[in-house]
Amino acid sequence: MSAADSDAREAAPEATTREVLIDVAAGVATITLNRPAALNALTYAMKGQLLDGLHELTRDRSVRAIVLTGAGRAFSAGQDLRERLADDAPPLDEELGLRYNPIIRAIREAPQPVIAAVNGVAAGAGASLAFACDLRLASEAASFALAFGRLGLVPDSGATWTLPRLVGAARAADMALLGDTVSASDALSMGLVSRVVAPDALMSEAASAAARIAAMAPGATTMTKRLLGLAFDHSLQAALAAEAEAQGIAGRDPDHLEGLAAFMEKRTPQFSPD
Ligand code: T3D
Repeated sequence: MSAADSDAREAAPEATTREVLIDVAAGVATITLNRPAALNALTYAMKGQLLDGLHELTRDRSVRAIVLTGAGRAFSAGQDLRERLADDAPPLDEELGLRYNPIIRAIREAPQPVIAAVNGVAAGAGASLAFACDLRLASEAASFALAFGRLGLVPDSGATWTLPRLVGAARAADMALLGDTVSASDALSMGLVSRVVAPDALMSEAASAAARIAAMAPGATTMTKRLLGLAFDHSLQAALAAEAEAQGIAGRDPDHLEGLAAFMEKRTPQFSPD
């Protein structure tokens, strides 16, 4: 691979058609993975656009919730395997360090909750992307497959960390070692998703959840996300201390007073403007 090729790859060149669409309205950003003909398989350009978009949105205080979904019949079929077969494909550890891991960190570290609206198959790193989100709403057409094993790979993009936390060690081992496809209804029974709706209701369900989050006090929402993110790493003692600290901050925020006033006045609270 030439130095020029390497530079171009690291810069994640823009594709001619945008492979990631971003729409922002009323405090809610919707990110759509947009390579439907290839089941939204992730290319370098797409991962670059997704990472840039996430960084931009997570810095924007007017964005209170983010919805991540896929165009067409898939959420994402994971890494674009045609790109991986190219002669100049980067070593996997390099690609994970350069793009996949920063995407997962951007989702986990975002101050806003990120909602995966899983419209279809989520395979390999596509499943990992959904697992990293704060909420997973699924269409009846959704499915999840840790398709790494049949490629001779290990689950990546955070799946070995997120999946056991979501479904427990036994089910995570079953999914990771056997690689079976999990249907939307099985995903609901095992707690991998929190809701399953008809395919044509998915985006309105996701938009409604995002709008409800966007109407909450943003500081408290961010701290709730952070506290939940620590749940499996903290002792009870540490969790109690972290909650008390966060609650102290929330209690001093004008949004708390607004919440109290709204309760007394029997009206909907109007939390912090942008
Ligand atoms: O850099 C790195 O490699 C690091 C990270 C790796 C992590 C990973 O994500 S590895 C796992 C990659 N993903 C997979 O192994 C899933 C591959 N896809 C499939 O197994 C199947 O496509 C599905 C089960 C997801 C869906 O099957 P089906 O029958 O509904 O659709 P299809 O006909 O297989 O796919 C439709 C088109 O999408 C087809 O293109 P064509 O023939 O019409 O031109 C197919 O090649 C394309 N497509 C699907 N998945 C990928 C893909 N193209 C490139 N990469 C893909 N991952």
